[in-house]
Amino acid sequence: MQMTRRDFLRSAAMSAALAAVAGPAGVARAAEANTPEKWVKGVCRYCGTGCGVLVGVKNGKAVAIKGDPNNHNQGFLCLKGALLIPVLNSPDRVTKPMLRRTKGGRLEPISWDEALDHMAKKFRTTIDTYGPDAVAWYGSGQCLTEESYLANKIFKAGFKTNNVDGNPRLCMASAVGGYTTTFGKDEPMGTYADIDRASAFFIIGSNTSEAHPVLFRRIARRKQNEPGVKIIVADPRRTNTSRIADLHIAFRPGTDLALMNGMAWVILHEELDNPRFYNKYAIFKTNDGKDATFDDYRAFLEDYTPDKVAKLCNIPEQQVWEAGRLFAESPATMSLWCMGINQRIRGVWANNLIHNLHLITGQICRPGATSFSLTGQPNACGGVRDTGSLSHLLPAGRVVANKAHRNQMEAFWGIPQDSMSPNVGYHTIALFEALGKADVKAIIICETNPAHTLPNLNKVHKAMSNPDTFITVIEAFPDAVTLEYADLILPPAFWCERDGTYGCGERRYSLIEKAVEPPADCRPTVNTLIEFAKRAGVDPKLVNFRNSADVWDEWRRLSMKGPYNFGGMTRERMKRESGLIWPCPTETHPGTNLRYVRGEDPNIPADHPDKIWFYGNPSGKANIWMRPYKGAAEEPDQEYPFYLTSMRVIDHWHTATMTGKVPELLKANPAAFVEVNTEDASRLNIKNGDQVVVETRRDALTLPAHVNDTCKPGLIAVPFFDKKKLVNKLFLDATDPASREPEYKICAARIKKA
Ligand SMILES: Nc1nc2c(c(=O)[nH]1)N[C@H]1C(S)=C(S)[C@@H](COP(=O)(O)OP(=O)(O)OC[C@H]3O[C@@H](n4cnc5c(=O)[nH]c(N)nc54)[C@H](O)[C@@H]3O)O[C@H]1N2
Ligand SMILES: Nc1nc2c(c(=O)[nH]1)N[C@H]1C(S)=C(S)[C@@H](COP(=O)(O)OP(=O)(O)OC[C@H]3O[C@@H](n4cnc5c(=O)[nH]c(N)nc54)[C@H](O)[C@@H]3O)O[C@H]1N2
Ligand code: SF4
Ligand SMILES: [Mo]
Repeated sequence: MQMTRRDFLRSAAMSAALAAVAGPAGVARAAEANTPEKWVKGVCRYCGTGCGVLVGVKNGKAVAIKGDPNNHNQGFLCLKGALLIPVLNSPDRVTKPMLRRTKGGRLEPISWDEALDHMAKKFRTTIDTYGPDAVAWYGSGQCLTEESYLANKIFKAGFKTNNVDGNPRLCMASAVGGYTTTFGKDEPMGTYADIDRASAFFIIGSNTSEAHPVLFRRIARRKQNEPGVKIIVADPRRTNTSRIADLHIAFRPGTDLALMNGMAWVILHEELDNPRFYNKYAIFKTNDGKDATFDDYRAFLEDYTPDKVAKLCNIPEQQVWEAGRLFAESPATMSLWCMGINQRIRGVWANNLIHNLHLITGQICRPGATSFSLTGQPNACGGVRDTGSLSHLLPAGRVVANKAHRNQMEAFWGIPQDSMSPNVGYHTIALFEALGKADVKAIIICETNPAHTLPNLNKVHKAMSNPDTFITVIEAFPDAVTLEYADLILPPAFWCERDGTYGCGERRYSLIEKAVEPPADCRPTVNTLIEFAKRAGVDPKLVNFRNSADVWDEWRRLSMKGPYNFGGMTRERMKRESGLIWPCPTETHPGTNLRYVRGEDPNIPADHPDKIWFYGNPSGKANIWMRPYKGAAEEPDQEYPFYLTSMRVIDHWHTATMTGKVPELLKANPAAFVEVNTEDASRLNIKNGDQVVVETRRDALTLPAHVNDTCKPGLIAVPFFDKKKLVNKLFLDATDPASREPEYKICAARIKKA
């Protein structure tokens, strides 16, 4: 086969993009030198891809790591995963409970006993004096499922407050909102295996190559093996992901809604829609939720003709036509998206519009044809979304606002009917505002670094300094900025120093087995929570667990009462297998690849009249929403003429408290920078490496410029891993009114040479 220059460039880009992924052999070779005595099964500590790992242990110490060949990643790991051992073995850990007796005072080491008593007393007196809504939990999509489930239960059933939120609010809340408003239940219907069957990929607002490298490898392999496979990437930046695209739509930030309505217009205009599918399986909805007709939908789309959309998005009109056609004409189209879609004031709407494209074309509920939200953190799905550990949720798809759901949970947890709070708790941004006003007076922050990662950070820092609050932080590494605001610090057992479950982006739960002992005073958080709850006066029956396996067992039994059913995933079975995908109702059930499909999804009876049943909605049908275009909360203007966005880099995990300990990773990306387009740079006389002042309405920072063509003109971009340059001081905390997820991806800025 002859290779054109374009093919060659694309395959060169592909190899460059894949260079960061280590194949099974490569990692195993490195491991041989250390000759482990045993290999212990686990999951990578980092991203929502959720790669299975095997940790090699010798003399009680972790000495090697390799990809688990039996998990979905088939032995592959990216460099972050392959370099986890130095993080685990780092001596630079939080190893003792520490207390500040006065706000802002000195940290003193104290015993665990004293720490737990002190903390429990603070919580008890706060609740007794100000009521249960004066305390809160701020958790993480990186906690184990057992930790999130238990914390949620302690606060919602024990203390009777729904002030339980966590960093998935910053991340997956809009995806949750999208799935629930369209399909009635959260979580994707497909799995990673769809990648191997898709003939077109619509990747929008995701830099898969850097944020989900092992999945990107799978996408690239699919394209290499099947030359007919097409890839559309919609991202205002030219990313590593866009380098393998057949069509890269580098549109104006925040115009996704218009683009996708435009694609839908093209699909109807070209008669590429699938009326047999949507007439049977979907309902049209107006923006305010009223039933509508296909004609209403068609009329609504008239505002989104390709010429109008092209102008609004600032792209060639041809791209709208091409994207619509490619999406609909491919035998099986898979959409993949992440923060470019979710972190927006219309993140839920943008999610709905992706689902719309699948529903109007019938590109859904077939192998390879699916609408698949990429999840960010390793346990945002399994740990927080599924267990309902956000302020408006209850476990397994239930919501606080629904009395029947509350009553079901009260019955299951054995507490009086109607005893749980009917009030939705604070979402993240409101929670930290409440701390600022001391409406919330005692909080536990666990496995997240909000003093680094929340938007509008100056406001957050001020809130966290309120002298009338008591902030407990459970944190493994001393470099976390949040520790500067902690009144009490508790040292946890980290990653495979304790056992528990992670649930990744494809509904797959995998067990992390304990491989090594934690440092002397570092305790599994499950044990910390049980001890704390008992001392704070929570009914001991509610926390009658010996360990994480007991908590898992309760959560497993709870799941059997509804469609999240993973009753078949006993701890023993999880030890034997490398991850299982729910629904998985019995011990012999293999797990489910296609949800909502008869014969595949065990929630659908064999005699159900229809092949597909969207049972999450009372109608049994999915909703096709008429969501209009709406811009960002803060668009550029004369004063602040640039779009500022923020993104990840492949080498670092969020705040680099872990990846910053690995010399190879740190060397590749030592410090923050700002990406500036060549045209803008030459106009402003900025050269590569020059120091540049980036200023927004909230603050200003000086950063070295990376002058290149990654951003389109008028757009600048910053990573957020560097604690010496807290870029989140620049971003605003406007949120999506439906999901309450902040708009990290867009604000207005100006730049000048420093
Ligand atoms: N290496 C690494 N991997 C990670 C993480 C990490 O910290 N480091 N974190 C994990 C987590 S928690 C998450 S949530 C994921 C995030 O994964 P991604 O969402 O893929 O990562 P980001 O770089 O934040 O943003 C993706 C892209 O959104 C684009 N974007 C900006 N504005 C817009 C817009 O208006 N429209 C569209 N369509 N795109 C836009 C940006 O240019 C950027 O390339 O990554 C996970 N994986
Ligand atoms: N500008 C900008 N800001 C963003 C985003 C963006 O795209 N742009 N993305 C947002 C998103 S999607 C996310 S998910 C958040 C992530 O934001 P965070 O969750 O705040 O960031 P992490 O660095 O992942 O924080 C995890 C913390 O847990 C600690 N830790 C590690 N292991 C353990 C353990 O076993 N136990 C305990 N207790 N602690 C441990 C780590 O040292 C670290 O301090 O950032 C958000 N902020
Ligand atoms: S792709 Fe994600 S889960 Fe897999 S090894 Fe890399 S960081 Fe870990
Ligand atoms: Mo995230």
